[in-house]
Amino acid sequence: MFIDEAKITVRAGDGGHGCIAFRREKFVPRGGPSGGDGGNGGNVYMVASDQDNTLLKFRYNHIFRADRGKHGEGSNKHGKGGEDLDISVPPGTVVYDAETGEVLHDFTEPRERVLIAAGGRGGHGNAHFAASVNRAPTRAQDGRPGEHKELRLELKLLADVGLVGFPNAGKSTLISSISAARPKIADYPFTTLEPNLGVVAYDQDRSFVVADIPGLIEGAHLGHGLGIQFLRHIERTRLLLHLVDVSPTEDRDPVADFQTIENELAEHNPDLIEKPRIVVATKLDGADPGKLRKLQQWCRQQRIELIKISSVTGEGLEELKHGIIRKLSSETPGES
Ligand SMILES: Nc1nc2c(ncn2[C@@H]2O[C@H](COP(=O)(O)OP(=O)(O)OP(=O)(O)O)[C@@H](O)[C@H]2O)c(=O)[nH]1
Ligand SMILES: [Mg+2]
Repeated sequence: MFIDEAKITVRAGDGGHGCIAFRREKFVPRGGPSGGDGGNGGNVYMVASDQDNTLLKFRYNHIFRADRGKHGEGSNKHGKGGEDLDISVPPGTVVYDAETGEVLHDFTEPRERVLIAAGGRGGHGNAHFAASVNRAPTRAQDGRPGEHKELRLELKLLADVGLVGFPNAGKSTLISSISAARPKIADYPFTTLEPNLGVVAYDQDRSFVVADIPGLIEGAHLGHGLGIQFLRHIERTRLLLHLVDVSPTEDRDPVADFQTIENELAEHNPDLIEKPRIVVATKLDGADPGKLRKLQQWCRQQRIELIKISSVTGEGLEELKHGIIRKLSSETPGES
């Protein structure tokens, strides 16, 4: 299961308290104030790191604290500042204040570092308050508390390729046959309840990330089926594979299927319609020749690239990977 949301608590360090002390030296009857300041509390930062690609770690660890500042001491010794804490997140993470819903930061670039919760300032020791009118101040300040925030993290999968189609179209089977992802596969609709990511190695230096999302049905944009909440996972992809089942099992028209899904995409976000796409006819091993022909004709008319595959026999998978790489590297969308 791919975790793409997390709730965490961050606490910056409290400031150390200022100290009240007086010099005690031999032969100096009345020493002046010598209480040092408290150290500042450590800040909490978030840093985008290429080393992370999921929010999984936040599932096990969701409270993050920076160190507090040390208290001031006598002899004008200032307390040491608390160490800052860096929390690494994958690029693409959006950080929300869980209480107000406000976006605190949207991480796009690796190595971006942002202050999320500020440490409290250390309090002044009594030495700070010495004045000509008050040579023996007996007051010192407490350190200020560090900021405390409840955060919600959201990661849009940074997939290159999104799989869309009706439930049972074979999306999860495809991702499992071209990548190491092992999503649940079954012959009933809505097997996939959460998005899955798979990394596909094309050759030594070229790979791409595919996102498998739950199937869509007519009215998905109105909340039918599992709805379209998962489409945000493919909003940043560069290519869509639209899978259409051409086996006789589904008693539906392949062209109507295609149009239904495309309508749902358009209703959700018109940008999705602008993305380059490949139509993938699935389950070629048991294809209904009539359905296949109809889909092929339609794609030819519409000038949409069509690739036929069987995830069971492996037929067409190399051609598909090749087609994906070609589309991803071509600068002009829609070119085939
Ligand atoms: N014969 C054959 N069956 C396939 C092929 N690909 C998938 N199937 C079967 O089709 C059914 C649905 O496959 P899934 O991969 O779970 O479909 P999905 O599109 O992920 O479905 P949802 O997650 O419900 O949206 C399963 O029973 C698969 O075994 C194929 O190439 N050939
Ligand atoms: Mg699935």
